[in-house]
Amino acid sequence: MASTIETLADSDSYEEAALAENGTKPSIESGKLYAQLAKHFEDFRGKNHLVLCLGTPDPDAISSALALQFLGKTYEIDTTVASFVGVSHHENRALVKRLGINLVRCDSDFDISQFDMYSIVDSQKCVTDLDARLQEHNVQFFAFVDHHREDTQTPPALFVDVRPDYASTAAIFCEYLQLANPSGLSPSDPVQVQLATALMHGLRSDTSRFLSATQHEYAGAAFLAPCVDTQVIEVIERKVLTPSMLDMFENALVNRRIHDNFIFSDVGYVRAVDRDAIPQAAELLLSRDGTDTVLVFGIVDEKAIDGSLRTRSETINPDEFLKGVLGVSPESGRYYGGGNIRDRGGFQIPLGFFSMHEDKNQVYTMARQVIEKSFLDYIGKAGSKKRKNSANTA
Ligand SMILES: [Mn+2]
Repeated sequence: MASTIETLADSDSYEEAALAENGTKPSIESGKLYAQLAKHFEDFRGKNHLVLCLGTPDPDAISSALALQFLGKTYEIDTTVASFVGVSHHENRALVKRLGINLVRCDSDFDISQFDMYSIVDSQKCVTDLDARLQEHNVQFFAFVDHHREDTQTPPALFVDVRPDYASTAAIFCEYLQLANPSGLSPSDPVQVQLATALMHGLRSDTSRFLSATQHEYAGAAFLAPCVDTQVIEVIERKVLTPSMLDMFENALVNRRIHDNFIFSDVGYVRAVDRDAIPQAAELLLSRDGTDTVLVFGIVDEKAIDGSLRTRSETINPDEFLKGVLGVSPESGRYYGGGNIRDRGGFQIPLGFFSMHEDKNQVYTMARQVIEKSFLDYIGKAGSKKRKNSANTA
């Protein structure tokens, strides 16, 4: 009897060990995708590559771009990582500085004639402000890798890998790295330590420190772990609040309007360097007991309304929600906002013509009314005017 139990226990633990090992290996599908990417890399051997982080560059985007740069090196591809906006969030600035990442700013006089190919990582959009110039210089759209839902348009890149069931793009790149380096990254190579540390921070920051991670992020983390400089991550993640961020939090608290489990608020006119405090203000309000969804906006550099949605609702899908609330811009034909399917989203609405209005307060009131009305219409509360006026600020 005892021996049967022992045998069973042995075989169970053996199977578990085998499962655990398989669980951290990229899937066959993933292997096929990486083989495609490697083939495209081979076709572009020795070329110059531009990797674009659209929007405000976050750790997931920055680390994914670094991973693509690293993978390209095997094929003697020289990669420049660029973004259109400066890095603003304290954590992201610390990431770039601590790890000595060379992130080039893509402005109107940025020379793109030196590049043969370009890629976009960690963005739902495949259209950029550079498109006309990229076409003019015959820079080929090489790769598009992302974890958000596919936009209305399929990216016209040579290689496309969109995995909405992943919580981060960094986890997709961890699989590519594992496929390219089955024995792991090297802890004695500073470049590989830098890459692993950036990716670990990317995995952590897109998943609220692994709280909303999928098995893919855990598998990625297991692969990176031996090579990660945890002290650097500790320094990068240290919370620092500037006086202007505290002012924005104060505005968000004072201006909050509560509609059952929703909070709608705004932080006023803010500078571009402080825009990342908008999602942080939304997170602060989300911690109020009884609230499951928060929408906060501000006007950035007097040019555009910039907003963030945070939710822990069982039913709200941020991507659908923001697309439903704000719709499509008649000028660009693109959605004003979008997000993931679980807990977060964002939107930008250019003020355009109205930004020239002298009375800034009036512009602000107008923006607030329009957004709040769309929001209330969408959640089915606009009809009850009484309720709207009596919205409390508890
Ligand atoms: Mn991401």
